[in-house]
Amino acid sequence: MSTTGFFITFEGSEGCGKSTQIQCLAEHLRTSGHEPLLLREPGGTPAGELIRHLLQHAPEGEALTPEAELLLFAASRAQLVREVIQPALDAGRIVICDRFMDSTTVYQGVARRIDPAQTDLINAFAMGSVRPHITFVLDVDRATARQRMSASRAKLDRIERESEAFFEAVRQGYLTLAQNHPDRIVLVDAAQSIQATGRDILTSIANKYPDLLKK
Ligand code: Z5A
Repeated sequence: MSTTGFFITFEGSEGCGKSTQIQCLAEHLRTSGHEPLLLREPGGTPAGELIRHLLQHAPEGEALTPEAELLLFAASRAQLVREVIQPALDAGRIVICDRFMDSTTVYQGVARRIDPAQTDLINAFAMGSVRPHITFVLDVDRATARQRMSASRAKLDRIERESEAFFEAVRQGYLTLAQNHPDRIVLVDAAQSIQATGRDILTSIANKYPDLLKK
């Protein structure tokens, strides 16, 4: 990867606490003098936000096939990488993204059962040369995740209405992925308190990339 910045991604099933932990990490980085760029997928660009609306909320998205869904997530990513992430990394920024390629591998590849060779190929095309330096997979049991979701959501979107079996497959998919990529992925127990989860994330960064927490 020919860049001077640093790319962090957060992954996990719905309600695992990604957004909360991203805010905590960003706050910590700011006190260390950084200006992290916070992004989310799908979305993060004007075109990507339209794709997000179609994928999650628009009535027109209800009939999407798994293949069309995969390509739309990839289209949003392709735009985000080239319009925002790559330029920010080239400028030396720390970029934190709420979901990235691993969401496609797990949600479309594992849970929707699309051939992993196809998801890998499409992921690679969408990402170009950008890869996360480190990925935090926040793992939480389904009962806890469900409880958090029902407390924080008035209405569930198209994907959040999937079955328990779907979300169990997502959880197992992430656990397998973390096992297969120990060099990049840090598995975090996200059933703990917000503070304890945040401490584990900072400890991992301090151990693997100590310079990142200094400026
Ligand atoms: N998707 C896909 O299928 N393929 C792809 O390639 C991509 C995405 C990129 C995007 O959803 C959907 O797109 C997602 C996967 C799919 N669908 N699902 N399901 P999204 O962006 O709308 O939402 P999300 O990514 O699933 O996450 P979320 O619902 O926003 O949750 P979160 O960010 O992980 O959690 P949170 O907002 O930080 O926390 C949820 C609540 O729990 C909140 O009230 C917090 O205060 C509370 N919380 C958080 N941590 C704790 C702890 N530790 N203790 C107690 N309470 C907590």
